[in-house]
Amino acid sequence: MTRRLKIGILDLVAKEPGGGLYSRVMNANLASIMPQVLGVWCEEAGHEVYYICYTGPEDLLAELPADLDLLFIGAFTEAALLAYSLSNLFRRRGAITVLGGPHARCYPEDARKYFDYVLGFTDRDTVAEVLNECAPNRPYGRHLFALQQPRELPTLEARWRFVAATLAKAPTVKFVPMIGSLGCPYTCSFCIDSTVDYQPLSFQQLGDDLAFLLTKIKNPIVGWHDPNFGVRFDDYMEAVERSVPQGRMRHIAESSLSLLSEPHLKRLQKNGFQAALPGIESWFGMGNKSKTRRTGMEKVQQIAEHVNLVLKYIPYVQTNFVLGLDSDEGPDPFELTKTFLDLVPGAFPAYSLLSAFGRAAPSNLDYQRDGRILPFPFHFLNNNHAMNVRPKNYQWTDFYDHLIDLSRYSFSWKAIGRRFAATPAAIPRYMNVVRAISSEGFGRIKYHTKIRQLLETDRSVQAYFAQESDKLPDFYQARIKRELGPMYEMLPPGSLEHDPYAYMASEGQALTQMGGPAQAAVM
Ligand code: B12
Ligand code: SF4
Repeated sequence: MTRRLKIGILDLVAKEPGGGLYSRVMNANLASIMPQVLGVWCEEAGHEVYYICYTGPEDLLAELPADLDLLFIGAFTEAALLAYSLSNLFRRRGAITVLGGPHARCYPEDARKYFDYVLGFTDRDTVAEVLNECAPNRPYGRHLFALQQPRELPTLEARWRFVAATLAKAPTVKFVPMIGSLGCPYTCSFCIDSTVDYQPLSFQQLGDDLAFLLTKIKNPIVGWHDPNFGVRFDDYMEAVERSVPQGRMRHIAESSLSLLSEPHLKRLQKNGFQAALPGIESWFGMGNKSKTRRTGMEKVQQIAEHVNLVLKYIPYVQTNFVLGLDSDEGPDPFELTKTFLDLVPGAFPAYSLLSAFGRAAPSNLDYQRDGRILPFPFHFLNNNHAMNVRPKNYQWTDFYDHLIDLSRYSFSWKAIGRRFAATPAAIPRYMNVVRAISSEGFGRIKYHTKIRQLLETDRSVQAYFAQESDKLPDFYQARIKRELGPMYEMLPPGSLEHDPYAYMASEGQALTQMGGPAQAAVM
């Protein structure tokens, strides 16, 4: 074996220090699986691992040893700037740095400027290559990726010490992160998994993992990270039924409505499924996800009926919408969503602003070709704090008026009360209220209202949104500075900006994922 490395593994769930009520309750439940998987693989390769799931309150610099040889960071794009600062800091201290996770998959061209390695699909061989080489690659890091998603992942037992460390940070409800499949058989062009083959992991292992979990926690809640849970529905349910006595485990899963038929719902209920997060996306597009050809009011009625049926069996339902899609125009998409809320008072609405995360999805190329991408810094790209695609059918001011109106309607005290009354179970009730009154509901109303006001009064904001200027308005600059706190000073020069058209450019240069047997170095 090569030398024993001191390895840090950082899962950046939070993008800045601190956090409000909802983040304090929930952040530890949003931990990713891959950093825990890496921990297992690195330990099995004989290295010393320091794993931290960063949820906001921790003092990262005190918790991570200063003399790391290698630092892996897993980050969503919203946490990219924090990740870049940390990489800069630890490189100065002599460490080699590696980025993986959604940001690395979506913006590898940018991330290579700040990390020694940027990983796409990651399997044991990809990690072994990094561990064996562990060398500085500067000014541009190596882009490594397996040609497909890993065929297997370590057991829950193997990653338990990392799971337990993270659960210890969750004050009340605790979700154990699990996954049974990768990719998706459907091809929604806006989705990162539309081009990734569906691949179930071992159902035998899945059942064994659940049985193991029962030896650790009395009535655990499992959070499934499958992109589309339940595609091989019977296999899943058999694995659960084989390993878990009825009533001993609760589950949360993200399934498309097309998988939530009444017979499936009955079986999900029997097996303890307590929360479902189906995507509705739009009343005028994306019908394939919910298995409907209807649009407009007809779709509202059909989906409302379906979601009310889901609520009969599953107490917590979050319905996901994307606002600003090209299929939407005028007030109808927003008014129809209000009607839907009236018809389905028990569902919690989650709104995402249309966002193109670099090379995440095929449809992003079209937005780039049409010149519709705004260069908002990564810090704001979390589906809410900025919409980085110019809407096709709305002026920005009109769009924000509709957005604020819908958000106010969704999180008014009247709607909160109706949701409370329509939700029989205690935890879902409590979750709905906390989400509505914290940064997600009230917080976003305040934030969107501020942006709307700036669109009226601030010339630099108007010019930026109109794509007349790339100069970041002071409002956003100041916010990054305030939110990153001391880490702002560690941002590498130039990292507040990125090339929002890098995906299109790279397509031209055929830099796509191809190459050597297990992985390839790009450029
Ligand atoms: C499960 C899921 C969640 C879960 C769990 C999140 C988590 N921390 O993992 C929940 C519901 C909590 C969630 C929340 C959010 N999510 Co989410 N989520 C997903 C989903 C459906 C699956 C991701 C997954 O776990 N796949 C299984 C893993 C094993 O595969 P993988 O992600 O492809 O990872 C591979 C590589 O990237 C690599 N890898 C992954 N992580 C790491 C880490 C390291 C260190 C290394 C080296 C490698 C590595 O190895 C894997 C195997 O090849 C994806 C969409 C999708 N279909 O992929 C969106 C997705 C990742 N989410 C997204 C977003 C935007 C969010 C939110 C910001 C939404 C919001 N506004 O709240 C939050 C952010 C939460 C947070 N900060 O942690 C975006 C991310 C875009 C981006 N570039 O940032 C995605 C891609 C959906 C989209 N809009 O296109 N999400
Ligand atoms: S069904 Fe869901 S996971 Fe599958 S491609 Fe469509 S959006 Fe992506």
